[in-house]
Amino acid sequence: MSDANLDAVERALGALEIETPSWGYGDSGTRFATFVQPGRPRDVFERVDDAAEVHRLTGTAPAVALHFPWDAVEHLGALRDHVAAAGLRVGAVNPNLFQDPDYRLGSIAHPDERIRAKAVEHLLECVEIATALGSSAQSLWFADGTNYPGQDDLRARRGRLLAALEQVYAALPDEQELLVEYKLFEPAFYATDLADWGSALVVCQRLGERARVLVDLGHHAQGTNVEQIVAILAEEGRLGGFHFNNRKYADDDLIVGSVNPFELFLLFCELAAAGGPLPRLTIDQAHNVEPKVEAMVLSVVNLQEAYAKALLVDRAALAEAQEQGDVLAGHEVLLDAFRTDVRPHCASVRARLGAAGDPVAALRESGYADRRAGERVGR
Ligand code: RM4
Ligand code: MN
Ligand code: MN
Repeated sequence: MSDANLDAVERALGALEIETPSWGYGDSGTRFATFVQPGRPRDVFERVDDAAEVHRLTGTAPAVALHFPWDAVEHLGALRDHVAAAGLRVGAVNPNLFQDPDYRLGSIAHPDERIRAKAVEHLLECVEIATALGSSAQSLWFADGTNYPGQDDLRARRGRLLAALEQVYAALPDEQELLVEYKLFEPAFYATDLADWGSALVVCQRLGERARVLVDLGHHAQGTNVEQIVAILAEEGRLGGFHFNNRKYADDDLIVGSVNPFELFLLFCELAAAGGPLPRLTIDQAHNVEPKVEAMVLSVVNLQEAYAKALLVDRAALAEAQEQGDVLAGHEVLLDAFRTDVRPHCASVRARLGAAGDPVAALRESGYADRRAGERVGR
């Protein structure tokens, strides 16, 4: 590759921006146990501090996505100031409609009108929170669904869901977008109301231009070709963004790129192919046994490397092979890029951004985890 091309790759890589999730720094567990880690943040302010550390080390994580009411505070102004002082900005606002006991049978698709109204009220409150925090997106995921055939009417549920989202969309200020996430199953085990990208896409098309689909890598059936979904959504102008994580079995929320780095590379190939600005790229992971800040740093590094490899794809050679109908030549063009050791490029880009050459090693050497463990006691 010529120096000029390499320069373009490094410039694009330097512009990569990842949102890390406040909920990825706090306590999380499985339904069997939650192992509380020493030094884990006790409130949203400390979660933001951890996000700032990840950005300091990687140079690529300038935004922190928030989840309400998990991140609720008395004074939003204080939170906004804290985020800015930490050198970050607020990413997407994520409403939470899955923990209140009222939501046993769903939230915006609940059969009881009063529960639906309560859910919509929370969504509208989150629009106001986003405005106050300078956030430009509502990122919606609904646990709504049913466990048994006949439990509720599938079409009626869809109608209720659409009616609620129409109310929220109407209240959305111009500078905010609505991201609609889908998930195959869990917590509902028979029918999830927004189970796949097609259902989410139709809802977005019904709502309006600023409604787009969010793809969470853990939310598909085994073997689903996620990069093809990304290609279709991008072509339709409805690719809102990602929740990055990795899975082996279901919605495992492991470190992105840890189980299937080739899939991650192919996703970034689709993003790089589109040429335009990247959609919103957010990490959505649960670090149950691994050290949380280190897990997040490694996740951002994995994303940098996957994107770097995608940028290295020889697009002209790929197009040529495809035009010739040469089945394996195109495949080998991709493999060439995938097999390149991009670690030196990524390190040099991070150095240029004032971040760490080797962020994981730098984190370990800095003693950040021990320092936080000493400070964050009690509560
Ligand atoms: C869901 C989904 C959502 C996240 C919750 C906590 O499985 O991925 O994005 O907000 O988990
Ligand atoms: Mn998600
Ligand atoms: Mn999930």
